[in-house]
Amino acid sequence: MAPGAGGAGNVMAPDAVSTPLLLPDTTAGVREIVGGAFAAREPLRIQGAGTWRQAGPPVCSLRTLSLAGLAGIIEYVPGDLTLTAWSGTTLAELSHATAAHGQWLGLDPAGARHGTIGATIATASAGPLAHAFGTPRDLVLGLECVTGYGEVVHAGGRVVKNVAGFDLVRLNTGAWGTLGPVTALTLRLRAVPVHDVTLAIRVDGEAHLATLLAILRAPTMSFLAMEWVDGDTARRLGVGDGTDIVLVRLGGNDAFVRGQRAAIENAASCAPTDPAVWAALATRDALAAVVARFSGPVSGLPSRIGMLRALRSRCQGSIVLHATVGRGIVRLIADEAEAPVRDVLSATAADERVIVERQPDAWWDDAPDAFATGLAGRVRAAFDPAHICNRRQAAHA
Ligand SMILES: Cc1cc2nc3c(=O)[nH]c(=O)nc-3n(C[C@H](O)[C@H](O)[C@@H](O)COP(=O)(O)OP(=O)(O)OC[C@H]3O[C@@H](n4cnc5c(N)ncnc54)[C@H](O)[C@@H]3O)c2cc1C
Repeated sequence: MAPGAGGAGNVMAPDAVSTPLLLPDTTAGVREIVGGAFAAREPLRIQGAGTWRQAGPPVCSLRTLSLAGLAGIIEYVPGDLTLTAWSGTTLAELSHATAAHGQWLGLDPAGARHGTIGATIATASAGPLAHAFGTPRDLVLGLECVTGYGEVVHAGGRVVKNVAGFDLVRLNTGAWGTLGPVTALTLRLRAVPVHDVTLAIRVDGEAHLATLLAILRAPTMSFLAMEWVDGDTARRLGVGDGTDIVLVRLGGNDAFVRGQRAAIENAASCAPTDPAVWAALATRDALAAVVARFSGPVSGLPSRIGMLRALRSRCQGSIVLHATVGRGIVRLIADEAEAPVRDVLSATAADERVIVERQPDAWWDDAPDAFATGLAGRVRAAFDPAHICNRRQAAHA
């Protein structure tokens, strides 16, 4: 399905923080808007569905370029496990189309399913399924984008092995729109597993977690996802009684899933649980004031969790902790922007092992602009020399 014909149309965005919204429905329309903004040296905010626009540093813009009108599937070849879609296509639409062929995109980022695939790739958002399928950089085969001076660029292709030229696909994946808007993407799909079973394993403290890690990370174990969740959150999600848990997602044929499950049951106290817990976890932080990820070696996971629990004991509001076990990443979600949380984030501002996803605008003053200097800054200067796209606000630069 191709997006409707037409060029750039102007409408006003509904919320208070919005600037006038530009809603093109063709690549030519996007190119015309970006080219015009480049000529006038006017900054643009890039947006998909706008469900996560308050994340990342504050952006300075006169107008918002929405890709939501550039939606729909361009080409789907189930036999090749590849699909090409316009970037404004929602994750829900993609799931619906691929499920009809027993396939899925192995990507389950936090957030609403009406978020767009363009934003998911631009922010390199991944969820627990990254344990098995990798991050967005492993799932995007090709893309079309528009540079900050209005040139349309096609990178990669529709085949799994594609190594010619510079890897502009990976460069744009996770660039947060700082190299220009992504207009279309070709994605690698997977077959939906025959059985998809989730087990909740009880974890009695950090020492027990260290023991469990050795068992769950054995080479004979192979899961779709493995996520540690703190006890309070587990109770709220309806999968525990207040004890920490590790959620393990098993996928495959009957014999494989039964074998893996027996191995886990031999080693730990666990129970099958509703797979809907994954969706509940993904939407847990939609309104959070602060979201940050702390990463490091997997062996250090128990001590990272201990450090963040100590931080939580100094806060009044609710703090959720969960961890992508196989990647060693602990995610902190705070419903209030409290001083102890700010202290920890300020102290780690230049530490690449701490990535802040969301925090109050004023707190970004402490954070360096990852896209302004060094190699990332030089790449940006080549693609968006006038810093038209998602320019960081001067006060926060
Ligand atoms: C680590 C992480 C955690 C997240 N957690 C949540 C969460 O808890 N809740 C939630 O709702 N979402 C969350 N998200 C966002 C979400 O997972 C996806 O990024 C996406 O589904 C949001 O869709 P959207 O269209 O509403 O994005 P938008 O809010 O419209 O945009 C998000 C970002 O992507 C950029 N962008 C959008 N479209 C394009 C494009 N076509 N080309 C270039 N840049 C573009 C925007 O400039 C903006 O910086 C998270 C993202 C990350 C990186």
